[in-house]
Amino acid sequence: MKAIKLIEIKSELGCAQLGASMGSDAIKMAAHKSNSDFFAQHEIIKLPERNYLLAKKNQSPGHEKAKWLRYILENCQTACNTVADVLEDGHFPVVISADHSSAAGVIAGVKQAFPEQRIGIIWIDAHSDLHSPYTTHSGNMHGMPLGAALALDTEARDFIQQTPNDLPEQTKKQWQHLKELGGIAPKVLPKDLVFIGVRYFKPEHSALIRNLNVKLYTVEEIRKNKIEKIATAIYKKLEHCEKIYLSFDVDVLDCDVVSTGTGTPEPNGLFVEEVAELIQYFAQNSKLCCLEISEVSPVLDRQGNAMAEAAWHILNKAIMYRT
Ligand SMILES: [Mn+2]
Repeated sequence: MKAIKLIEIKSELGCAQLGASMGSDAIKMAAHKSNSDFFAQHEIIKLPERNYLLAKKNQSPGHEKAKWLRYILENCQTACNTVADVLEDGHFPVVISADHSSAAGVIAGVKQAFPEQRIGIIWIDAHSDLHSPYTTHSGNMHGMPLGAALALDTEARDFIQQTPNDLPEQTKKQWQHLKELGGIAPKVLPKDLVFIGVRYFKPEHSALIRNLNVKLYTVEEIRKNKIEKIATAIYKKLEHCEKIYLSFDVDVLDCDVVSTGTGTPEPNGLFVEEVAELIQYFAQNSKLCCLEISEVSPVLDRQGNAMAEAAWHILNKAIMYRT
């Protein structure tokens, strides 16, 4: 079994709301409360962040459809190199990130370490995160990491016959740069991406998932079937992939039942044990090469530290079952 290396990414420039930078500390508190010394056992690589920019008066986030992109590009380049280094050293990276824009860098790192191998992604999230600056409404980069990994541009608007956002050359080039991190684009094929629990849909999201033919397991399907059956089907679907990266955005959890402690909470989601059991199956497969947990925001939690405790419970189970 490969030794774990923790990578902590506290940048929250890609979020709509502040607070996610405290997520990793909240998860450490949850681990401590459960009497685990996990965070003392494993080396933590802490990546730099520039969250002070959010507090600076008169600081522009750059173009409104790609907020803070020049800094997020920098964060993702660092994440890419760090993840690649950890993988090349033969370790297993567990990434605890604040906002999910980090995943564009993490996926680039996996691809950089294994350029000749086919990468599969299991994306457990309420949102599909397939936007680009050409198609976003909010301009928040945490909705775009898979858009970058799949090298998407205007597709989400094209499929619904709508005009994409008009971008200046500089923003176009920065987006191109993000897509090409690690020197390879696209990094992942749509057929090698599996969504679990995605349930926030605007017309362009449904059109994109349908047209790109991305497999989606809904909350209802997960609940109706045995978790083992779903996990087996996902591995069958990804059997041609040599490496698998799993990303877990805690907003896949039901905000009414589990916790509100995340920037974009959504109702009608999965329960803690459902996600724990799913990830436990994935952890048992030796193709899993990197795990990321993202978007815990304890300041938004109306039940104490419930979201971080849920995230820790799920992470701890994954670690226990890892082979
Ligand atoms: Mn999400």
